[in-house]
Amino acid sequence: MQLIRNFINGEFVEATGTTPFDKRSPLNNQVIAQVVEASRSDVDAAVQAAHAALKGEWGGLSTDQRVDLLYGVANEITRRFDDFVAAEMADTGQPHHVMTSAFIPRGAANFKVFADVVKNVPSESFRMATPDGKGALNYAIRLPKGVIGVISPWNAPFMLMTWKVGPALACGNTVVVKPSEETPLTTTLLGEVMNSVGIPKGVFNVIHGFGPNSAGEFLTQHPKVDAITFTGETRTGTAIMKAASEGMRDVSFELGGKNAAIVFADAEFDAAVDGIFRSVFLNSGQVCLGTERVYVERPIFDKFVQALKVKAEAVKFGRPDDHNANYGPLISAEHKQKVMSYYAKAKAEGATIVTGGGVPDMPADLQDGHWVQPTIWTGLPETASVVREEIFGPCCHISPFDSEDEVINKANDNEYGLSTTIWTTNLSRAHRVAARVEVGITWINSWFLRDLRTAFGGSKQSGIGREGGVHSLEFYTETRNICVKL
Ligand code: NAD
Ligand code: 6OH
Repeated sequence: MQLIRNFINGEFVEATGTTPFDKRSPLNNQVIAQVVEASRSDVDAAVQAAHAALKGEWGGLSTDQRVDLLYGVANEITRRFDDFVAAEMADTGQPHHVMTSAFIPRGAANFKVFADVVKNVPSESFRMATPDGKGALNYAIRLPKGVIGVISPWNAPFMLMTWKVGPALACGNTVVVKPSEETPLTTTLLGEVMNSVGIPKGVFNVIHGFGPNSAGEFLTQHPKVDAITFTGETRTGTAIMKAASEGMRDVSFELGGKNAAIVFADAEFDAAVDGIFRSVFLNSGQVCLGTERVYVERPIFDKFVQALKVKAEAVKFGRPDDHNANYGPLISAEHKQKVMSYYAKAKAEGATIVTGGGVPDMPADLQDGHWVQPTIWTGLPETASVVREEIFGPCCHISPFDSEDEVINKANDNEYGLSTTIWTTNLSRAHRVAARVEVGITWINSWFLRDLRTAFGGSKQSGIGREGGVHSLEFYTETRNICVKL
Protein backbone atom coordinates (compact mmCIF):
# COMPACT_ATOMS: atom_id res chain seq x y z
CA MET A 1 0.00 0.00 0.00
CA GLN A 2 1.33 3.42 -1.00
CA LEU A 3 2.28 5.64 1.96
CA ILE A 4 1.79 9.35 1.33
CA ARG A 5 4.26 11.30 3.41
CA ASN A 6 4.74 14.91 4.39
CA PHE A 7 7.23 16.94 2.39
CA ILE A 8 9.30 19.04 4.73
CA ASN A 9 12.48 20.91 3.86
CA GLY A 10 12.84 19.04 0.59
CA GLU A 11 12.44 15.55 2.07
CA PHE A 12 9.55 13.11 2.19
CA VAL A 13 9.18 12.30 5.87
CA GLU A 14 6.96 10.20 8.06
CA ALA A 15 5.07 11.79 10.87
CA THR A 16 6.09 11.79 14.48
CA GLY A 17 3.65 10.28 16.96
CA THR A 18 0.54 9.92 14.76
CA THR A 19 -1.09 7.00 12.98
CA PRO A 20 -1.56 7.19 9.18
CA PHE A 21 -5.13 7.59 7.95
CA ASP A 22 -6.78 5.92 4.97
CA LYS A 23 -7.28 7.52 1.60
CA ARG A 24 -10.25 5.81 -0.04
CA SER A 25 -11.23 5.79 -3.70
CA PRO A 26 -14.48 7.64 -4.42
CA LEU A 27 -15.21 4.96 -7.04
CA ASN A 28 -15.67 2.03 -4.68
CA ASN A 29 -14.61 3.20 -1.21
CA GLN A 30 -11.53 0.93 -1.28
CA VAL A 31 -8.44 2.12 0.59
CA ILE A 32 -5.90 3.16 -2.07
CA ALA A 33 -3.24 4.76 0.11
CA GLN A 34 -2.28 5.54 3.65
CA VAL A 35 -1.52 9.12 4.51
CA VAL A 36 0.69 10.20 7.37
CA GLU A 37 -0.97 12.78 9.59
CA ALA A 38 1.32 15.65 10.53
CA SER A 39 1.61 16.25 14.25
CA ARG A 40 2.00 19.71 15.74
CA SER A 41 5.76 19.20 15.77
CA ASP A 42 5.78 18.18 12.08
CA VAL A 43 3.85 21.32 11.24
CA ASP A 44 6.32 23.30 13.28
CA ALA A 45 9.22 21.70 11.38
CA ALA A 46 7.59 22.61 8.06
CA VAL A 47 6.97 26.21 9.10
CA GLN A 48 10.49 26.57 10.49
CA ALA A 49 11.91 25.17 7.23
CA ALA A 50 9.82 27.65 5.25
CA HIS A 51 10.96 30.46 7.51
CA ALA A 52 14.61 29.52 7.20
CA ALA A 53 14.31 29.25 3.40
CA LEU A 54 13.28 32.91 3.23
CA LYS A 55 16.66 33.84 4.60
CA GLY A 56 18.58 31.33 2.47
CA GLU A 57 19.29 30.88 -1.22
CA TRP A 58 15.65 31.49 -2.19
CA GLY A 59 15.57 34.91 -0.54
CA GLY A 60 18.69 35.92 -2.45
CA LEU A 61 17.44 35.04 -5.94
CA SER A 62 16.72 37.77 -8.45
CA THR A 63 13.22 37.99 -9.92
CA ASP A 64 14.57 36.57 -13.19
CA GLN A 65 16.06 33.57 -11.43
CA ARG A 66 12.82 32.92 -9.56
CA VAL A 67 10.80 33.26 -12.73
CA ASP A 68 13.06 30.77 -14.51
CA LEU A 69 12.58 28.28 -11.69
CA LEU A 70 8.80 28.66 -11.84
CA TYR A 71 8.80 28.09 -15.58
CA GLY A 72 10.81 24.99 -14.76
CA VAL A 73 8.07 23.84 -12.37
CA ALA A 74 5.41 24.39 -15.03
CA ASN A 75 7.42 22.50 -17.63
CA GLU A 76 8.08 19.62 -15.27
CA ILE A 77 4.35 19.36 -14.47
CA THR A 78 3.74 19.17 -18.20
CA ARG A 79 6.48 16.56 -18.63
CA ARG A 80 4.90 14.49 -15.84
CA PHE A 81 1.38 15.25 -17.06
CA ASP A 82 0.27 11.61 -17.05
CA ASP A 83 1.43 11.12 -13.45
CA PHE A 84 -0.57 14.14 -12.32
CA VAL A 85 -3.62 13.03 -14.30
CA ALA A 86 -3.44 9.55 -12.78
CA ALA A 87 -2.96 10.88 -9.23
CA GLU A 88 -5.83 13.36 -9.48
CA MET A 89 -8.14 10.74 -11.01
CA ALA A 90 -7.30 8.38 -8.16
CA ASP A 91 -8.04 11.09 -5.61
CA THR A 92 -11.29 12.46 -7.03
CA GLY A 93 -12.62 9.78 -9.41
CA GLN A 94 -13.41 12.45 -12.00
CA PRO A 95 -13.18 11.73 -15.74
CA HIS A 96 -9.91 11.63 -17.64
CA HIS A 97 -11.02 14.33 -20.08
CA VAL A 98 -11.74 16.79 -17.26
CA MET A 99 -8.22 16.27 -15.93
CA THR A 100 -6.47 16.51 -19.29
CA SER A 101 -8.47 19.40 -20.72
CA ALA A 102 -8.79 21.54 -17.62
CA PHE A 103 -7.54 20.72 -14.16
CA ILE A 104 -3.97 19.55 -14.76
CA PRO A 105 -3.00 22.04 -17.50
CA ARG A 106 -4.28 24.77 -15.20
CA GLY A 107 -1.77 23.60 -12.58
CA ALA A 108 1.11 24.31 -14.97
CA ALA A 109 -0.47 27.57 -16.15
CA ASN A 110 -0.80 28.74 -12.54
CA PHE A 111 3.00 28.86 -12.27
CA LYS A 112 3.59 30.50 -15.65
CA VAL A 113 1.04 33.24 -15.38
CA PHE A 114 2.32 34.56 -12.05
CA ALA A 115 5.95 34.27 -13.15
CA ASP A 116 4.98 36.57 -16.02
CA VAL A 117 3.12 38.93 -13.71
CA VAL A 118 6.02 39.47 -11.31
CA LYS A 119 8.41 39.91 -14.18
CA ASN A 120 6.34 42.43 -16.09
CA VAL A 121 4.25 44.48 -13.69
CA PRO A 122 5.87 47.81 -12.78
CA SER A 123 5.59 49.41 -9.38
CA GLU A 124 4.10 52.84 -8.83
CA SER A 125 6.04 56.04 -8.44
CA PHE A 126 4.98 59.61 -7.64
CA ARG A 127 6.98 62.81 -7.84
CA MET A 128 5.93 65.42 -5.31
CA ALA A 129 6.62 69.08 -4.80
CA THR A 130 8.32 70.28 -1.60
CA PRO A 131 8.56 73.83 -0.12
CA ASP A 132 12.26 74.10 -0.99
CA GLY A 133 11.40 73.57 -4.63
CA LYS A 134 13.63 70.52 -4.97
CA GLY A 135 10.88 67.94 -4.68
CA ALA A 136 10.83 64.33 -3.72
CA LEU A 137 10.35 61.04 -5.46
CA ASN A 138 8.24 58.24 -4.05
CA TYR A 139 8.48 54.74 -5.36
CA ALA A 140 7.06 51.43 -4.20
CA ILE A 141 8.81 48.14 -3.88
CA ARG A 142 7.08 44.84 -3.26
CA LEU A 143 8.53 42.38 -0.80
CA PRO A 144 7.38 38.85 -0.08
CA LYS A 145 5.10 38.57 2.91
CA GLY A 146 6.99 35.62 4.34
CA VAL A 147 5.67 32.14 5.09
CA ILE A 148 2.26 31.60 3.50
CA GLY A 149 -0.04 28.92 4.91
CA VAL A 150 -2.01 27.40 2.03
CA ILE A 151 -5.13 25.39 2.90
CA SER A 152 -6.87 23.83 -0.05
CA PRO A 153 -10.03 21.82 -0.74
CA TRP A 154 -10.75 18.51 -2.47
CA ASN A 155 -12.92 19.44 -5.41
CA ALA A 156 -10.23 20.48 -7.92
CA PRO A 157 -7.24 19.85 -5.70
CA PHE A 158 -4.29 20.47 -7.99
CA MET A 159 -5.74 23.48 -9.76
CA LEU A 160 -6.87 25.20 -6.58
CA MET A 161 -3.66 24.49 -4.64
CA THR A 162 -1.37 25.72 -7.44
CA TRP A 163 -3.59 28.78 -7.89
CA LYS A 164 -2.16 29.82 -4.51
CA VAL A 165 1.31 28.28 -4.55
CA GLY A 166 2.10 29.79 -8.00
CA PRO A 167 1.67 33.44 -7.02
CA ALA A 168 3.04 32.89 -3.50
CA LEU A 169 6.34 31.58 -4.87
CA ALA A 170 6.45 34.03 -7.78
CA CYS A 171 6.34 36.82 -5.22
CA GLY A 172 9.25 35.29 -3.31
CA ASN A 173 7.37 33.78 -0.38
CA THR A 174 7.73 30.26 0.93
CA VAL A 175 4.74 28.01 1.55
CA VAL A 176 3.43 25.29 3.80
CA VAL A 177 0.51 23.57 2.10
CA LYS A 178 -2.19 21.56 3.83
CA PRO A 179 -4.15 19.82 1.08
CA SER A 180 -7.54 18.35 1.86
CA GLU A 181 -7.40 15.03 3.69
CA GLU A 182 -9.56 13.67 0.86
CA THR A 183 -7.04 14.51 -1.88
CA PRO A 184 -3.39 14.24 -0.79
CA LEU A 185 -1.83 12.86 -3.98
CA THR A 186 -1.10 15.66 -6.46
CA THR A 187 0.16 18.10 -3.83
CA THR A 188 2.61 15.45 -2.67
CA LEU A 189 3.71 14.77 -6.24
CA LEU A 190 4.44 18.47 -6.62
CA GLY A 191 7.14 18.01 -3.96
CA GLU A 192 8.99 15.72 -6.38
CA VAL A 193 8.70 18.34 -9.10
CA MET A 194 10.08 21.04 -6.80
CA ASN A 195 13.12 18.94 -6.02
CA SER A 196 13.76 17.89 -9.57
CA VAL A 197 13.80 21.45 -10.92
CA GLY A 198 15.96 22.79 -8.10
CA ILE A 199 13.56 24.80 -5.97
CA PRO A 200 15.62 25.25 -2.78
CA LYS A 201 14.74 23.13 0.23
CA GLY A 202 12.10 24.55 2.53
CA VAL A 203 10.45 26.77 -0.09
CA PHE A 204 7.58 24.32 -0.70
CA ASN A 205 6.40 22.10 2.15
CA VAL A 206 3.39 19.80 2.42
CA ILE A 207 1.76 18.63 5.61
CA HIS A 208 -1.10 16.18 5.60
CA GLY A 209 -4.01 15.87 7.97
CA PHE A 210 -7.41 17.19 8.89
CA GLY A 211 -8.72 20.59 9.98
CA PRO A 212 -9.69 20.96 13.65
CA ASN A 213 -7.13 19.68 16.14
CA SER A 214 -4.95 18.51 13.27
CA ALA A 215 -2.54 19.85 10.65
CA GLY A 216 -4.92 22.56 9.35
CA GLU A 217 -5.47 24.10 12.73
CA PHE A 218 -1.82 23.69 13.78
CA LEU A 219 -0.77 25.54 10.64
CA THR A 220 -3.18 28.44 11.07
CA GLN A 221 -2.19 28.80 14.72
CA HIS A 222 1.54 28.83 14.05
CA PRO A 223 2.97 32.27 14.90
CA LYS A 224 5.58 32.08 12.13
CA VAL A 225 2.93 31.78 9.42
CA ASP A 226 2.70 35.33 8.09
CA ALA A 227 -0.49 35.02 6.01
CA ILE A 228 -3.08 32.38 5.20
CA THR A 229 -4.75 31.68 1.89
CA PHE A 230 -7.70 29.32 2.04
CA THR A 231 -10.23 27.83 -0.33
CA GLY A 232 -13.08 25.90 1.18
CA GLU A 233 -16.30 26.25 3.10
CA THR A 234 -17.38 29.56 4.56
CA ARG A 235 -17.74 27.96 8.00
CA THR A 236 -14.12 26.79 7.88
CA GLY A 237 -13.10 30.29 6.79
CA THR A 238 -14.65 31.67 9.97
CA ALA A 239 -12.53 29.31 12.10
CA ILE A 240 -9.38 30.19 10.15
CA MET A 241 -10.06 33.90 10.41
CA LYS A 242 -10.29 33.58 14.18
CA ALA A 243 -6.91 31.82 14.25
CA ALA A 244 -5.42 34.44 11.91
CA SER A 245 -6.54 37.27 14.17
CA GLU A 246 -3.85 36.20 16.66
CA GLY A 247 -0.79 38.03 15.43
CA MET A 248 -2.74 40.07 12.85
CA ARG A 249 -2.10 37.71 9.94
CA ASP A 250 -3.65 38.57 6.59
CA VAL A 251 -6.14 36.20 4.96
CA SER A 252 -7.30 35.55 1.41
CA PHE A 253 -10.46 33.46 1.23
CA GLU A 254 -12.26 31.74 -1.63
CA LEU A 255 -15.38 30.31 -0.04
CA GLY A 256 -18.75 28.78 -0.77
CA GLY A 257 -21.43 29.84 -3.19
CA LYS A 258 -25.06 29.36 -4.17
CA ASN A 259 -24.64 30.62 -7.66
CA ALA A 260 -27.57 31.72 -9.79
CA ALA A 261 -27.80 31.34 -13.55
CA ILE A 262 -30.12 33.62 -15.50
CA VAL A 263 -31.46 32.55 -18.89
CA PHE A 264 -33.44 35.09 -20.88
CA ALA A 265 -35.91 33.98 -23.53
CA ASP A 266 -33.78 35.59 -26.26
CA ALA A 267 -30.75 33.42 -25.38
CA GLU A 268 -29.30 31.12 -27.98
CA PHE A 269 -31.23 28.15 -26.70
CA ASP A 270 -28.90 25.22 -27.34
CA ALA A 271 -25.82 27.12 -26.17
CA ALA A 272 -27.63 28.09 -22.98
CA VAL A 273 -28.70 24.51 -22.28
CA ASP A 274 -25.16 23.23 -22.88
CA GLY A 275 -23.66 26.00 -20.75
CA ILE A 276 -26.04 25.48 -17.85
CA PHE A 277 -25.58 21.72 -18.07
CA ARG A 278 -21.82 22.19 -17.62
CA SER A 279 -22.23 24.73 -14.84
CA VAL A 280 -24.56 22.49 -12.86
CA PHE A 281 -22.99 19.10 -13.47
CA LEU A 282 -19.26 19.44 -14.24
CA ASN A 283 -17.13 17.56 -11.71
CA SER A 284 -20.37 16.01 -10.42
CA GLY A 285 -21.50 19.45 -9.30
CA GLN A 286 -18.51 19.91 -7.05
CA VAL A 287 -17.34 23.25 -8.41
CA CYS A 288 -17.51 26.36 -6.28
CA LEU A 289 -18.50 28.41 -9.34
CA GLY A 290 -21.22 25.93 -10.28
CA THR A 291 -24.88 26.77 -10.63
CA GLU A 292 -27.42 25.49 -8.12
CA ARG A 293 -30.18 28.01 -8.85
CA VAL A 294 -31.37 28.44 -12.43
CA TYR A 295 -33.82 31.21 -13.35
CA VAL A 296 -35.37 30.87 -16.80
CA GLU A 297 -37.64 33.47 -18.44
CA ARG A 298 -41.16 32.10 -18.57
CA PRO A 299 -41.68 31.78 -22.37
CA ILE A 300 -38.90 29.17 -22.62
CA PHE A 301 -39.17 27.67 -19.13
CA ASP A 302 -40.85 24.35 -19.98
CA LYS A 303 -38.72 23.76 -23.05
CA PHE A 304 -35.55 24.55 -21.09
CA VAL A 305 -36.40 22.23 -18.20
CA GLN A 306 -37.10 19.44 -20.66
CA ALA A 307 -33.84 19.99 -22.56
CA LEU A 308 -31.73 20.03 -19.40
CA LYS A 309 -33.48 16.88 -18.18
CA VAL A 310 -32.59 15.06 -21.41
CA LYS A 311 -28.92 15.95 -20.99
CA ALA A 312 -28.85 15.06 -17.29
CA GLU A 313 -30.36 11.66 -18.04
CA ALA A 314 -27.75 10.96 -20.71
CA VAL A 315 -24.70 11.00 -18.42
CA LYS A 316 -22.72 7.77 -18.27
CA PHE A 317 -21.35 6.85 -14.89
CA GLY A 318 -18.06 5.02 -14.74
CA ARG A 319 -14.39 4.94 -13.97
CA PRO A 320 -12.28 7.98 -14.99
CA ASP A 321 -10.37 6.00 -17.60
CA ASP A 322 -13.45 4.29 -19.05
CA HIS A 323 -13.85 6.06 -22.37
CA ASN A 324 -17.51 5.08 -22.55
CA ALA A 325 -18.15 6.97 -19.32
CA ASN A 326 -18.23 10.71 -18.73
CA TYR A 327 -19.47 11.08 -15.18
CA GLY A 328 -17.81 10.51 -11.81
CA PRO A 329 -18.83 10.01 -8.20
CA LEU A 330 -18.87 12.45 -5.29
CA ILE A 331 -15.70 12.70 -3.27
CA SER A 332 -16.63 10.82 -0.09
CA ALA A 333 -19.26 8.90 1.80
CA GLU A 334 -19.69 11.91 4.06
CA HIS A 335 -20.29 14.25 1.14
CA LYS A 336 -22.70 11.79 -0.47
CA GLN A 337 -24.64 11.70 2.78
CA LYS A 338 -24.83 15.50 2.78
CA VAL A 339 -26.02 15.65 -0.84
CA MET A 340 -28.56 12.85 -0.28
CA SER A 341 -29.89 14.69 2.78
CA TYR A 342 -30.65 17.65 0.48
CA TYR A 343 -32.30 15.31 -2.03
CA ALA A 344 -34.55 14.17 0.83
CA LYS A 345 -35.20 17.76 1.95
CA ALA A 346 -36.22 18.81 -1.57
CA LYS A 347 -38.75 16.01 -1.63
CA ALA A 348 -40.03 16.82 1.85
CA GLU A 349 -40.37 20.50 0.92
CA GLY A 350 -42.59 19.54 -2.02
CA ALA A 351 -40.27 19.84 -5.02
CA THR A 352 -41.23 18.44 -8.39
CA ILE A 353 -38.38 16.05 -9.13
CA VAL A 354 -37.80 16.52 -12.85
CA THR A 355 -35.07 13.91 -12.87
CA GLY A 356 -32.77 12.08 -10.47
CA GLY A 357 -33.13 12.38 -6.72
CA GLY A 358 -31.47 9.07 -5.94
CA VAL A 359 -28.44 6.92 -6.62
CA PRO A 360 -27.75 5.16 -9.92
CA ASP A 361 -27.54 1.40 -10.35
CA MET A 362 -23.86 0.59 -10.54
CA PRO A 363 -22.02 -2.64 -11.40
CA ALA A 364 -20.80 -4.73 -8.49
CA ASP A 365 -17.24 -3.38 -8.50
CA LEU A 366 -18.47 0.22 -8.15
CA GLN A 367 -21.46 -0.30 -5.89
CA ASP A 368 -19.74 1.02 -2.79
CA GLY A 369 -18.67 4.23 -4.52
CA HIS A 370 -20.22 7.62 -3.86
CA TRP A 371 -22.42 7.81 -6.93
CA VAL A 372 -25.49 10.03 -7.05
CA GLN A 373 -27.85 10.92 -9.84
CA PRO A 374 -27.82 14.34 -11.51
CA THR A 375 -30.94 15.95 -10.14
CA ILE A 376 -33.25 18.76 -11.24
CA TRP A 377 -36.07 20.22 -9.18
CA THR A 378 -38.77 22.74 -9.95
CA GLY A 379 -41.72 24.15 -8.06
CA LEU A 380 -40.08 25.25 -4.82
CA PRO A 381 -40.37 28.70 -3.24
CA GLU A 382 -37.24 30.82 -2.80
CA THR A 383 -37.32 29.98 0.92
CA ALA A 384 -36.72 26.23 0.39
CA SER A 385 -33.45 24.94 1.80
CA VAL A 386 -32.25 23.52 -1.52
CA VAL A 387 -32.77 26.96 -3.05
CA ARG A 388 -30.92 28.78 -0.27
CA GLU A 389 -28.07 26.57 0.98
CA GLU A 390 -24.92 25.43 -0.79
CA ILE A 391 -25.24 21.70 -1.54
CA PHE A 392 -22.10 21.27 -3.70
CA GLY A 393 -23.67 18.39 -5.56
CA PRO A 394 -24.96 17.59 -9.07
CA CYS A 395 -28.29 19.34 -8.69
CA CYS A 396 -30.20 22.52 -9.35
CA HIS A 397 -33.58 24.09 -8.83
CA ILE A 398 -35.11 25.83 -11.85
CA SER A 399 -37.65 28.66 -11.45
CA PRO A 400 -39.44 30.77 -14.05
CA PHE A 401 -39.23 34.57 -13.99
CA ASP A 402 -41.10 37.37 -15.74
CA SER A 403 -38.97 40.50 -15.40
CA GLU A 404 -35.40 41.66 -15.11
CA ASP A 405 -35.92 43.29 -11.71
CA GLU A 406 -37.57 40.18 -10.36
CA VAL A 407 -34.75 37.88 -11.42
CA ILE A 408 -32.02 40.22 -10.20
CA ASN A 409 -33.70 40.47 -6.80
CA LYS A 410 -33.96 36.70 -6.60
CA ALA A 411 -30.36 36.14 -7.69
CA ASN A 412 -29.16 38.62 -5.05
CA ASP A 413 -31.33 37.32 -2.23
CA ASN A 414 -28.66 35.03 -0.83
CA GLU A 415 -25.84 35.27 1.68
CA TYR A 416 -23.30 34.12 -0.92
CA GLY A 417 -22.03 36.09 -3.92
CA LEU A 418 -19.45 34.10 -5.83
CA SER A 419 -20.41 33.86 -9.50
CA THR A 420 -23.22 34.03 -12.00
CA THR A 421 -23.81 33.06 -15.60
CA ILE A 422 -26.19 35.11 -17.74
CA TRP A 423 -27.53 33.97 -21.09
CA THR A 424 -29.00 36.51 -23.54
CA THR A 425 -28.42 37.86 -27.05
CA ASN A 426 -29.44 41.37 -25.99
CA LEU A 427 -26.13 43.15 -25.47
CA SER A 428 -27.49 46.07 -23.46
CA ARG A 429 -29.37 43.77 -21.16
CA ALA A 430 -26.30 41.59 -20.65
CA HIS A 431 -24.21 44.51 -19.41
CA ARG A 432 -27.07 46.03 -17.41
CA VAL A 433 -27.89 42.82 -15.55
CA ALA A 434 -24.23 41.87 -15.06
CA ALA A 435 -23.55 45.10 -13.20
CA ARG A 436 -26.44 44.46 -10.80
CA VAL A 437 -25.78 40.87 -9.75
CA GLU A 438 -23.87 40.89 -6.46
CA VAL A 439 -21.04 38.50 -7.24
CA GLY A 440 -17.30 38.60 -7.82
CA ILE A 441 -17.34 36.76 -11.14
CA THR A 442 -19.90 37.10 -13.94
CA TRP A 443 -19.97 35.17 -17.18
CA ILE A 444 -22.17 36.19 -20.08
CA ASN A 445 -23.02 33.44 -22.57
CA SER A 446 -20.33 31.22 -21.05
CA TRP A 447 -19.23 29.71 -17.78
CA PHE A 448 -15.82 29.03 -16.18
CA LEU A 449 -14.02 30.70 -19.07
CA ARG A 450 -10.89 31.79 -17.23
CA ASP A 451 -8.33 34.42 -18.10
CA LEU A 452 -5.84 34.12 -15.26
CA ARG A 453 -4.97 37.82 -15.42
CA THR A 454 -8.44 38.81 -14.19
CA ALA A 455 -9.68 39.37 -10.64
CA PHE A 456 -11.07 36.18 -9.12
CA GLY A 457 -12.94 36.01 -5.83
CA GLY A 458 -16.28 36.25 -4.11
CA SER A 459 -18.51 38.94 -2.63
CA LYS A 460 -20.57 38.68 0.55
CA GLN A 461 -19.92 35.35 2.31
CA SER A 462 -18.13 33.90 -0.71
CA GLY A 463 -14.75 35.30 0.08
CA ILE A 464 -12.31 37.97 1.07
CA GLY A 465 -9.88 39.46 -1.41
CA ARG A 466 -9.17 38.85 -5.06
CA GLU A 467 -6.56 36.62 -6.63
CA GLY A 468 -5.42 36.48 -10.26
CA GLY A 469 -2.96 38.57 -12.26
CA VAL A 470 -1.82 41.71 -10.48
CA HIS A 471 -4.54 41.22 -7.85
CA SER A 472 -2.56 38.37 -6.34
CA LEU A 473 0.30 40.77 -5.68
CA GLU A 474 -1.88 42.60 -3.17
CA PHE A 475 -2.05 39.56 -0.97
CA TYR A 476 1.28 37.84 -1.60
CA THR A 477 3.46 40.91 -1.20
CA GLU A 478 3.95 43.73 1.23
CA THR A 479 4.17 47.07 -0.55
CA ARG A 480 6.76 49.43 0.86
CA ASN A 481 6.89 53.09 -0.15
CA ILE A 482 10.30 54.74 -0.32
CA CYS A 483 10.30 58.54 -0.30
CA VAL A 484 13.51 60.16 -1.58
CA LYS A 485 13.95 63.84 -0.87
CA LEU A 486 15.80 65.37 -3.79
P1 NAD B 1 -13.51 22.51 3.81
O1 NAD B 1 -13.68 23.90 4.32
O2 NAD B 1 -14.20 21.40 4.50
O3 NAD B 1 -11.98 22.09 3.79
C1 NAD B 1 -11.02 22.86 3.10
C2 NAD B 1 -9.68 22.68 3.76
O4 NAD B 1 -9.71 23.25 5.07
C3 NAD B 1 -9.26 21.23 3.96
O5 NAD B 1 -7.88 21.13 3.67
C4 NAD B 1 -9.55 20.99 5.43
O6 NAD B 1 -8.78 19.98 6.00
C5 NAD B 1 -9.19 22.34 6.02
N1 NAD B 1 -9.79 22.66 7.31
C6 NAD B 1 -11.00 22.28 7.78
N2 NAD B 1 -11.20 22.82 9.01
C7 NAD B 1 -10.11 23.55 9.32
C8 NAD B 1 -9.73 24.34 10.44
N3 NAD B 1 -10.51 24.51 11.49
N4 NAD B 1 -8.54 24.96 10.41
C9 NAD B 1 -7.72 24.84 9.35
N5 NAD B 1 -8.02 24.09 8.26
C10 NAD B 1 -9.21 23.46 8.23
O7 NAD B 1 -13.91 22.58 2.27
P2 NAD B 1 -14.02 21.36 1.26
O8 NAD B 1 -15.19 20.55 1.69
O9 NAD B 1 -12.70 20.74 1.10
O10 NAD B 1 -14.36 22.10 -0.11
C11 NAD B 1 -15.67 22.38 -0.52
C12 NAD B 1 -16.01 23.83 -0.21
O11 NAD B 1 -15.03 24.68 -0.80
C13 NAD B 1 -17.31 24.30 -0.77
O12 NAD B 1 -17.96 25.12 0.17
C14 NAD B 1 -16.92 25.15 -1.97
O13 NAD B 1 -17.84 26.10 -2.35
C15 NAD B 1 -15.65 25.75 -1.50
N6 NAD B 1 -14.80 26.14 -2.62
C16 NAD B 1 -14.70 27.47 -2.93
C17 NAD B 1 -13.93 27.87 -4.01
C18 NAD B 1 -13.82 29.33 -4.40
O14 NAD B 1 -12.97 29.64 -5.23
N7 NAD B 1 -14.61 30.21 -3.83
C19 NAD B 1 -13.25 26.92 -4.75
C20 NAD B 1 -13.38 25.58 -4.41
C21 NAD B 1 -14.16 25.20 -3.33
C1 6OH C 1 -13.89 26.01 -7.68
O1 6OH C 1 -14.23 24.88 -7.54
C2 6OH C 1 -13.18 26.48 -8.81
C3 6OH C 1 -12.36 27.53 -8.65
C4 6OH C 1 -11.63 28.01 -9.75
C5 6OH C 1 -10.53 28.76 -9.61
O2 6OH C 1 -10.02 29.11 -8.46
C6 6OH C 1 -9.85 29.25 -10.76
O3 6OH C 1 -8.84 29.92 -10.58
O4 6OH C 1 -10.29 29.00 -11.89
